Amino acid sequence: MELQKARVLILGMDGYLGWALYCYLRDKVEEIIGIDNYSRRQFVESIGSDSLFPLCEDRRIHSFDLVKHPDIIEDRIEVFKPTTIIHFAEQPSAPFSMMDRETSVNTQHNNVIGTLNLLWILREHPHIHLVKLGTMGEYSDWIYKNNVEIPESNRIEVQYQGTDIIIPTPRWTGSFYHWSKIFDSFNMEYACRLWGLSATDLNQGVVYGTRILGMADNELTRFDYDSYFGTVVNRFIVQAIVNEPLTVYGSGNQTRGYININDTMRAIGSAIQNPPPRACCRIINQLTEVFSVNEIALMVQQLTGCTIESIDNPRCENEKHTYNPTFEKLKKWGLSDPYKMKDMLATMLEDVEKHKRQINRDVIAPQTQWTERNEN
Ligand code: USQ
Repeated sequence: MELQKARVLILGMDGYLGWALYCYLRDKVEEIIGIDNYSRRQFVESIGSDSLFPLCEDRRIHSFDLVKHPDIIEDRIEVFKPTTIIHFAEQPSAPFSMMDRETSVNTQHNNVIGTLNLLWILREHPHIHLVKLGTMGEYSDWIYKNNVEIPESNRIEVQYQGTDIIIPTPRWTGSFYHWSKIFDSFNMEYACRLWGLSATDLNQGVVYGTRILGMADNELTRFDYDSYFGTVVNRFIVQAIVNEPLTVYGSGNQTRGYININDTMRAIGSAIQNPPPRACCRIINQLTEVFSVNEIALMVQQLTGCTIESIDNPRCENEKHTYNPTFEKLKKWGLSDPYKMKDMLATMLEDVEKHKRQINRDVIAPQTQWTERNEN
């Protein structure tokens, strides 16, 4: 579909990606509105932190909750008539989901029930294309242990007891947050098959970046650097600016897929333009480069001369593994020349430097341990 004819509803517009996407799309689509329950601000405040960049207050977001107010959201959908719904309205932090019973239950309740409500709403509006943010982390442990390629599909063919069979792509992961994403993926795939929905599940890698091109200084998206909501590259930039050693967890050989926030925006724009057919839950592995934590730390060190410190890994995660994801679909949509992390770090350093005085060093060190008690 042509982008100019798209009517886009963003669920979770107050977040890091939600606000950036609004700014990216607002002049490109016919109409765009956003809904948010503002839980990201509350969660970040609850752990004693805040977005490093002041949040642009003129956000005109409708304040509803997908878990508590599905009927109101359905009414809004009937009035607004979106062609595409972007679903970012989830608790995104793995460490937060491992903090205690309340944050863990909150994560799964918010994510799984919110998505299920949305799927039931879409049952009555199956022509709307759902674009949902998933994660590459759904595959972690299963893939790592078996040393195979990560597919870009939700089905694979395997040999079982001498017969070729098709099964859902196996998922196996390492935080209650990541498990919530797996449950979402299975519910989505089932709802598409059952009710003829059209959905794109974006299995996104770790996103980094301070701004999208053309974003004015007074409307930057939020930027978190604390040990719960800050992702690794964003955290390392802040640590370098305040002359703290970069906190490499464990050996630093953990390897992940990464994508710059500008490419995330371009990829979602392409997903809107290319909806899948009805009764299809399409998987896109949304990453552009693969790095170990050590490689990222070295890139930041080369630019800033900062120190790097290996600290005890607070997470239970595999530190020595293969990582071989397929990510061909983005390239077919024209993302053949993505941003390179090494070229984007300088702008990030400049942006963070301007807000250096607001950095709270107390929230940088990890607080939550994923205690492993597996005695087998
Ligand atoms: N890490 C460090 N030092 C730090 C912070 C992180 O070494 O100070 C390491 C972690 O141990 C991990 C890697 O960096 O091995 C990535 O951690 P992260 O906090 O940047 O990202 P993660 O917890 O994996 O989650 C983030 C987003 C999540 C998204 C996911 C994509 O918060 O919403 O789903 O990236 S993926 O990693 O592919 O699962």
